[in-house]
Amino acid sequence: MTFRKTLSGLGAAIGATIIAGMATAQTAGMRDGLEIIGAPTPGAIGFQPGVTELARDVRALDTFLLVIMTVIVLFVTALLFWSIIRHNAKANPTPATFTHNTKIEITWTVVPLIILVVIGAFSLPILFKQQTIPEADVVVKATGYQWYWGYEYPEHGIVYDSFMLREDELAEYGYSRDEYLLATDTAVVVPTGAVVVVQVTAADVIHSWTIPAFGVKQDGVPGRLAELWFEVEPGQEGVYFGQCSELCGVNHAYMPITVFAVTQAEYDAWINGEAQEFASAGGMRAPRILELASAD
Ligand SMILES: [Cu+2]
Repeated sequence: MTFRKTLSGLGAAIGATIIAGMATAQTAGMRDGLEIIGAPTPGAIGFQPGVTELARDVRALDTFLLVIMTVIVLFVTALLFWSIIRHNAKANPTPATFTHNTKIEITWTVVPLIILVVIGAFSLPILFKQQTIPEADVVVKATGYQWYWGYEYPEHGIVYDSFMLREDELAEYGYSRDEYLLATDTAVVVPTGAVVVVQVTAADVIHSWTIPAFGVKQDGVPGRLAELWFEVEPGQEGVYFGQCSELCGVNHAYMPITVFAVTQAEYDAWINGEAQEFASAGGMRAPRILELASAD
């Protein structure tokens, strides 16, 4: 190894250490005492807990649709069995020859129509509520990259990236093995009880930003700025995970999303303190995920 190589290697190592140190300082302190609320549970079949009005609405709609679907499935199955028993060759040796029945045809057109109108009457208001972006208390811009998320607080000039933690890094950031493939080195920090608007976009291909516990999901399309909003209910301070939800390439599964929901006071302290220090250090732009891919 030449002297020059050694020097550049040393420089890179120091740089990496500084970047890692900055990343740790950026949101790691916020993690203390925060309970992990928004995470998948092994073996579970229901939703993650809903901590926003939108999430509760979406879940209520889901339950409502499930009831309608169950009734329809039971009705059609019963009809099927009734027909099998009643109209088989043994029970019904001389089958009817008519092909039309106006009453039945009107019924099977009108009844589904009514069912669809009822479903629409409940689902459209929820869709409009999601898509009508209220006045924001906090604005965060999320940009999808192959394969990590970049975040920006445009009102505060804060920019940083968020990379998935390797298995051997989880403990250092206060996570356990359960959070592997979910936890990231930095997190989006938002206050509870405030309207957060996330501007979602992408820099290369289409990605999708989601937090299931918030009931939000939005495609990030290069060249376009889409918006979503949520308000985490006070008292639901915690850690929430999501994952890129639009197939975006080979490492799509390795660009998760971490959100820390904290009290307004904690948020204010962070945005005016740690986050500012971090931003003034120039943020972080290193495609660290590639290290992960080549290590495998
Ligand atoms: Cu993706």
